[in-house]
Amino acid sequence: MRKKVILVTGGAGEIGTALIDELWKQGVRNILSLDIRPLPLLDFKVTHVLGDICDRPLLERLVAEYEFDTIFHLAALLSTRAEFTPEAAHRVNVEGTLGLLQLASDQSDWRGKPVLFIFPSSVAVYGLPDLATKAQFPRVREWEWNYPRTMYGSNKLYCEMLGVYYSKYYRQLAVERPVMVDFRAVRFPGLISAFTLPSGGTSDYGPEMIHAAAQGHPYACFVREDTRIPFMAMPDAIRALLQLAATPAEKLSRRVYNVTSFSLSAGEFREWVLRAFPNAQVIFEPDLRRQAIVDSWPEDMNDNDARRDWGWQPEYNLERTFTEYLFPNIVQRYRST
Ligand code: AKB
Repeated sequence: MRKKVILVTGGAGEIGTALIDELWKQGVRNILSLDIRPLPLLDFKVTHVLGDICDRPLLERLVAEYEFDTIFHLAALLSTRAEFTPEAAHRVNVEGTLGLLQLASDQSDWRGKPVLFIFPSSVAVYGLPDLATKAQFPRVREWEWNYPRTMYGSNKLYCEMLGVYYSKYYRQLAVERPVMVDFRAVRFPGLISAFTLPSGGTSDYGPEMIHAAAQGHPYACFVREDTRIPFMAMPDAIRALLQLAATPAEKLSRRVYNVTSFSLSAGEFREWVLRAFPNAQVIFEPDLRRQAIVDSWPEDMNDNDARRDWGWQPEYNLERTFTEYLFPNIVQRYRST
């Protein structure tokens, strides 16, 4: 008998560790984590497999041993990192996702019921051509401005489409239609965690600024002061994933939803950081190439559909994110290191 588990790819990453932490707190024990890095959550006894999502023989071995009820497919190379190795990013972000969708599809058919496939997409799927257009369309809907200018954004957008394909049209000409995957995606803004630092993203200037200040390190922000994009505190991101996963299928009018919390400029970010760390040294030294990527992302995302269909609402607005989540936890984190 195969063991029923929840598979978390990218389990050792920022979202992965926060998700596993929350699932564990909720009493979920049948978690199988997969990552090329070891799991940092040392207190937990989560089964962790060291491996690459593109390793098909490895996935086949896992399928022989486990039944995947739900897959949180979090493994990805982020936007800045992907620009340095675009083909490798495509391999991980697209081919890795394709392999997992196929695996989920086979398992759905074998079980006679859909595997739930939860996918974090990103604000990076949007691509506004210039700052005037960005100002003119500050709060984008899911179907607007889907013209990404990065490999990562293109990968995410295409994988959303693959997910929709695997949940609606897979093998559409076969005599016997297989049981389809239940694919659901959220498009996240920049995420900020009090406990981990992102790596390889282009929204990283936000979390980097506050973590540097908390450690008393100077920080040179790589975007202009007036650069505005949406952000969200990590606990809200985890809630969004779990809430979307728990929503009955009939309530969902789409398979891909925007979710967001607050938008602020890099200059406003600095002002918030200075409130808690008045001696913080933050200067602005824009890197024109990374700047161009962030300039193509919208100021805000319209998440009305998520709010209407599955009651999405962030618990941490701008003020609570800084005063109740980031500041106390970050101070504590660096005090104890
Ligand atoms: C990145 O900067 O690449 C990510 C994202 C916005 O998806 N944080």
